[in-house]
Amino acid sequence: MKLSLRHWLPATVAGLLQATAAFATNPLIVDQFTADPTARVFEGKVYVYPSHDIKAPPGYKGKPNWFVMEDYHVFSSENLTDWKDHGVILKQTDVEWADPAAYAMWAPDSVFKDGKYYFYFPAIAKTGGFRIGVAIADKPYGPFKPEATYIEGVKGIDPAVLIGKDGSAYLYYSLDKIFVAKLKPNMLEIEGEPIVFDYLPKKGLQEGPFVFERNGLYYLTYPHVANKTERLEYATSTSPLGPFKHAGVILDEAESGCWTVHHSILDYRGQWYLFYHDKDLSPAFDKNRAIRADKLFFNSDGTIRKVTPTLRGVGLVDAKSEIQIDRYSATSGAGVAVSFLDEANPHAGWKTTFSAEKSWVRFNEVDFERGGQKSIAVRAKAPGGGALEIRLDKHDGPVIGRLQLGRGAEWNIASGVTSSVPAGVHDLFVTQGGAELIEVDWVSFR
Ligand code: FUB
Repeated sequence: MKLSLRHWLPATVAGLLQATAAFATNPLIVDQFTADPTARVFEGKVYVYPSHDIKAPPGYKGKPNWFVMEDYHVFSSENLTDWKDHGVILKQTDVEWADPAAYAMWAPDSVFKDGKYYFYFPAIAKTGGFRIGVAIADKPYGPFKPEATYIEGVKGIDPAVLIGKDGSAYLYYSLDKIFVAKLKPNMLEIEGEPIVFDYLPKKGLQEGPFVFERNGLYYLTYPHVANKTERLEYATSTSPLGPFKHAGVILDEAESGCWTVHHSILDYRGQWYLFYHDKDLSPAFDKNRAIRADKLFFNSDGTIRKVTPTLRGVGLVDAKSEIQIDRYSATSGAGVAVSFLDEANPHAGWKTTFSAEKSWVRFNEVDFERGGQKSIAVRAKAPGGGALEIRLDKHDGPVIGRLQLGRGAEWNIASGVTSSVPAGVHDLFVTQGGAELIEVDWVSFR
């Protein structure tokens, strides 16, 4: 998993590759926990501002088994495949008004206005209770300088800011229900009293608002506990201040049972995306989350089609990279299982286990560029030996590689020749050649 093209490349080249993480799949970030992603397009790239779950540090005195969040990172990508971690942009001890030991740096947002980037974040104030603060930067990746005080008149979490067509800014936030307040042109104070959207479906917590405008319609999207856990719903209005009319569900409750599902929605180069989180890296504890992205589509009447969460995600995968087939697009079902490579370290990624004859996984959208690749490599473990067959585009598509795997209890890289790979983007079918149990980490082409 991850960046270890080392097996294939000279050490110097492999070293350079470690600057960015190329996953293209879900979750987007694997080397740390991330949650509550707000994605924005700045300077032609996608910047994702998530919050940052961590394990409780020694001496932590907060609520047990709860969110522990002390800082924020920002990540950027031009192609939704290679994500750059710009490092910590703000931490609880930088914020004068915030309790420096509360570990409550919850879901943030960032917007650009009049040459400055405004980063809105919730934290527990020294005076008690959640408040919303602002930090300002000249660049989307900081350095962000926090204001000395929080926004007066606002009590709550999950800030999200909309800059309307006329340049006016609106701050949405939540405290069991969703509120909006118009921001003054200085972006640091509100005008008048906040309005509460108490007319939305009344039963169950509503939080994490995210509002965007499309074709003159404002979409208020938000997590709502309609049944057991949060699902994403939306409501629409012709005004940023509402009233909003409930319009449907964007994402069902997570199958994993993750209780929260904070999100954002954006249009990047003509395609809409939903950024959200699940608990891929921490199946047993849903306060250590991981951010994801999937494509989102509108119907011709402006309604939003329900999003199907995927492991495959949204980025194009380079055939030369270590293709993580455990982030598959489809499988044969029986005989295919995905598990952590190292149960003690989820950040090391996953492996695919094939255990039934002819079981297979499909992995969509691999970029073979000009085609003509000559070799194929697989990092695999085959205790009793075995074989893998790789086909293009269809279950019975052309075979581009057959690999014999030597018998052994250790991970090995098996390589062989590949034939007739046509140029362009193709789907891969990786099929177990026989009935022997085979574990696969990745597949790669050169
Ligand atoms: O990440 C902490 C909190 O969990 C967020 O602020 C909520 O939206 C929920 O995702």
